[in-house]
Amino acid sequence: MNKKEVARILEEIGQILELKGENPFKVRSYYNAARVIMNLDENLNDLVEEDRLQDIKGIGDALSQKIKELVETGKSGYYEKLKCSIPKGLMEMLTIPSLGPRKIKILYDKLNITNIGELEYFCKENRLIALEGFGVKSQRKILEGIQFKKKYEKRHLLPAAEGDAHYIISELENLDGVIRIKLAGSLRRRLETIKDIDVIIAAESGKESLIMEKYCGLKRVEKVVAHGETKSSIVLDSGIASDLRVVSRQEYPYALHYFTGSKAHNIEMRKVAKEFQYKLNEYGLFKGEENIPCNDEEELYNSLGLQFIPPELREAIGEIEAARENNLPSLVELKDIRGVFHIHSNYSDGINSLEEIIIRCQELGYEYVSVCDHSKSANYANGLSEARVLQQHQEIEGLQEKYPGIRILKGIEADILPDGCLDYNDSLLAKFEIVIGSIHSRLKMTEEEALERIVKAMKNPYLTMIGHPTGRLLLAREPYPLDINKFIEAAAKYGKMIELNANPHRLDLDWRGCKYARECGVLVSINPDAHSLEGLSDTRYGVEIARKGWLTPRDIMNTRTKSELMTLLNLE
Ligand code: DGT
Ligand code: CA
Ligand code: ZN
Repeated sequence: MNKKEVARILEEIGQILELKGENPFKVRSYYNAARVIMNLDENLNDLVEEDRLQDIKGIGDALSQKIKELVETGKSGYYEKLKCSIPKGLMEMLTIPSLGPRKIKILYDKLNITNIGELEYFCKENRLIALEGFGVKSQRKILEGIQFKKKYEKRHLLPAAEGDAHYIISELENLDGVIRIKLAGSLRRRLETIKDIDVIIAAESGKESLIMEKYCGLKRVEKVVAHGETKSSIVLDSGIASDLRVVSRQEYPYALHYFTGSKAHNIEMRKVAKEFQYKLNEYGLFKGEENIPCNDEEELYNSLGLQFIPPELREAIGEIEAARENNLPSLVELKDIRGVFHIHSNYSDGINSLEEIIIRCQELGYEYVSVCDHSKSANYANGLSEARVLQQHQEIEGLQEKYPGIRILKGIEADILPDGCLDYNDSLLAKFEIVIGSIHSRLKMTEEEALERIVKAMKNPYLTMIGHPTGRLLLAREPYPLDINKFIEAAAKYGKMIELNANPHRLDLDWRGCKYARECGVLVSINPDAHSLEGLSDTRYGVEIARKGWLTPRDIMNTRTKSELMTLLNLE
């Protein structure tokens, strides 16, 4: 190992020790040593060979041993062991500008944040604002730092990919020679995370290369990976990659279909084509040498005896059989949503007041709304004590009189405690009209423990629904190990609803589970889990995932009219 590498590891040891809250003198000795080694005039190898390390000011016996080991073997047992003693994600958090070990230790100790994904989520929930040593400004700086880092991630959440896709489309759609342009790939299928933005253009012949040139020369292009006649690949300044394919008007429906995927769906479609003794690929649908003409994807599906399959459903989970029997579901749309539950106000960790939320929901045309703040055990989120619940109920009653056009339901997001109990006693729970039960703490559970904990909560007669049932944070935190099918079966048994948390970091219940919930007759509630007025628009992502999960308006709780909802919940 050379000077630079040794110095880096000494520095890292210092950081880990600081993260662990070790003696500051010890911490500083490693930082010092790193600096000294880095600035050595002499050759480090010579110093080691001649056993002269400990003569250097600031390097004692223990340190010189470790440096010797590093120089001679390229490794340090001490360092390896130390690295294993903290969550891996903490070191990664050090790569965010404005975050040092001391601050990361606070985040870990106080909020149990162990990686960048969790940190981003907590910032967006404003959990850092009230944290000692942090505040609005540092929370914003950290978020900016995370955005910067995200440039280098491989998969992306829907909102980021969507914003960039919009940029690309708007730059290209009005170009001379562009007949049609559309997104393909996972983004068109509304998958919860996206690797790259696939774009298909039908172009007039002779105009292809100009279109390609414009694409590769877009202002926001950071890197051109490939520049071809019919296909180019770029990386945008956000770090998100994109592929463009330019095809002829005739090829367009087939290319769009092929590049929309999924791969598994395409494979099944080729099998269907074979039954007709056709051949299907990205260039056409062929009977022998002859192409069967299709103007659009709908005609392509129809030519194979199938109903048009919406892109969201193309995941090879039964859509082709259903389309053959003309039995595809009539998918829910955003306009079907008549009200929302699970919004956080400034009583807990949201930004806005009850009244601001109610006014906005009325503007959105909702018939009902339920603010569901955090419950008392959720100290990290300023959860509501019994007294504050009553205070909030009083305010709601006043607001209900002031805003008779929208029904305000008294709601709560009650923590499901480790033993499966909800976070308040029955007499208080009885005062709520909506009770969402969510797991927020003690996420380390076995599959049996997780199911048992949630089922116990579902047995509580006051519980309306289970919130974000797996606790996952996309690209950041794995779900706790919940057997989703058993969970859904239990919800059916106890007559409980399941939340589809529409926050694009969660999208939990997953769409794969939505389909099974529908089959079991369990109602899904599309909840924004908003912490600000802007957050209300996340409902849209929930609707998209519900569509991907085969849900129709009737499968969703908050498409009910106000009076239907009152009946469903046994309310006035
Ligand atoms: P991702 O990972 O988020 O980019 O997901 P996709 O589905 O967008 O995957 P991508 O970009 O690799 O490819 C776009 C579509 O192209 C894919 O959904 C189906 C089609 N495709 C790509 N490779 C193959 C293949 O080897 N066989 C078939 N049948 N289709 C493919
Ligand atoms: Ca893709
Ligand atoms: Zn929650």
